[in-house]
Amino acid sequence: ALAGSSPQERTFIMIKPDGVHRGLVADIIKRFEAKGYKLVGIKVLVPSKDLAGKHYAEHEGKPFYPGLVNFLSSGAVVAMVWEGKEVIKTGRTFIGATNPLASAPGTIRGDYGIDVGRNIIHGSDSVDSAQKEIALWFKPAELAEYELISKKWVY
Ligand code: FUP
Repeated sequence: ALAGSSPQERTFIMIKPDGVHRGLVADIIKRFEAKGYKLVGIKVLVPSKDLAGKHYAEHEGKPFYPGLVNFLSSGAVVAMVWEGKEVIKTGRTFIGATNPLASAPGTIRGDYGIDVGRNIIHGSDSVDSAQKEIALWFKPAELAEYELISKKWVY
């Protein structure tokens, strides 16, 4: 954390290949940005099968795992780290339920998705998974240390 600022929570948010192909990148970023959260890392990449498999390691052995890993590595994703008060929980609220048909209107999956295998976006679900996922997808030097001046109007 910067001198004089309290350490803030960070979460890993990833727009999956379906979200990128459907042109939802700006809409998704806009929601986090407008809320007042700080973007500290962002990159576009086509994940290798190895990286996709590690990301979803907790699901290894489940019937949907091979398809999930293939899908995630099938195209470009936008990997991001967002920072701010309770950003892990708020990110999950923005995203909605795993099944887009069960996601409320107003959530990202509720607004744009139908199929659980094409649910547009990933967001860390706990402090522990956020730390692991940020470390898996980003090098420390890829995360920017800066003061978001507008934050003083948010907090
Ligand atoms: P979430 O944290 O909401 O992304 O959900 P999970 O970690 O439970 O699932 C990870 C991904 O696996 C989901 F984004 C979609 C996929 N999945 C399926 O394809 N089928 C299932 O039955 C469950 C999950």
